[in-house]
Amino acid sequence: MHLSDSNAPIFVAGHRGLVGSGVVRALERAGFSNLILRSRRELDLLDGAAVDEFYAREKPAYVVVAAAKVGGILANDRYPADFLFDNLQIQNNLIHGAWSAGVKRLVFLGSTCIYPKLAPQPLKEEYLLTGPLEPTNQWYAIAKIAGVKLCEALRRQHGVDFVSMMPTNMYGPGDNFDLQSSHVLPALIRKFHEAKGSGKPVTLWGSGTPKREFMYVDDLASSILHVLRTPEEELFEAAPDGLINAGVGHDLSIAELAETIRRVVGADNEIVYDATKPDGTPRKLVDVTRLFSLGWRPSVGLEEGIRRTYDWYLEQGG
Ligand code: GFB
Repeated sequence: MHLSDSNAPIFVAGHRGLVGSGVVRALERAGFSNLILRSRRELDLLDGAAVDEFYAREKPAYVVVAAAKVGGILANDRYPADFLFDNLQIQNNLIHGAWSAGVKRLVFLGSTCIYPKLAPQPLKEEYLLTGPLEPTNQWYAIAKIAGVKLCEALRRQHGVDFVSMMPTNMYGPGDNFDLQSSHVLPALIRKFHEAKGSGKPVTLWGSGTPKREFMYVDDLASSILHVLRTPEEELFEAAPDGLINAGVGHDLSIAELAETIRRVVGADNEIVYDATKPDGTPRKLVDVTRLFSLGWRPSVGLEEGIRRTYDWYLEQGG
């Protein structure tokens, strides 16, 4: 059942992460005041018994699963067991627990890396499981595919209203700027900021030719809220399999992204490439027909979003 009551208890799992904190901001702005939030110390999402107990006590009516072990291309490649096991465990506990607790609607957040590495572009939801995955992040992708399928299976077997959204590459205030584990956009903000005025070149990983689509966190959050509020008939007419891509509808190369970030940061360093680092998927642009058909549109352009993210980074002490 869709979200309409502003007093409905809503559990945002992973509320301290990039996406979860954006979802909390969006819900609060829209007047939803009964939010249930738990830090990792208060509730260990890897512990199934603790999650069941939490659901039984708090009885959330709506759940957003924004909790996950995430990271950039190198972290995914280096810690395959963590990315596979932790994510399976967290999402199994949260999704199955939500079904047991009678949750009215759950939105599970997947990732566009669930689609085959060489799928046609833009990526339509029905391309899922039609070809081999990108090897660097297959572990994360397999866990996320299992989550999507668990929502689908619970819907089939028990008639619950659980759906999955596939966000494209996310960024924004609250992002991870650690150069080893971060995604490309925050990494490049940091690299250009630190190199600014030094005359030294900035090194990018890979070849700069892969293309990615970037979505500002508050846009993703507003799309999640939009899906939560969409009546069931309308939602499942647009997405019969319960899968909805979230993106902005256009992409650019990593080299173009680097030039944009260099301009916003106000740096003029030369860009060089480290070919020993992986490129990953050549292109990842999602088809947003389903989401747009529900009446949602993004509102923050890439340059504006990068500027806001850079301002936030500077506020944290750069
Ligand atoms: O954002 P990113 O780490 O992940 O890398 P993916 C995107 C592209 O940017 C790759 C290049 O081609 C990188 O080689 N790149 C260039 C850099 N310089 C850098 C840098 O300094 N740092 C980083 N991190 N990349 C992730 C998946 O894939 O996307 C996750 O591993 C998830 O599972 C996430 O799906 C959304 O876009 O390649």
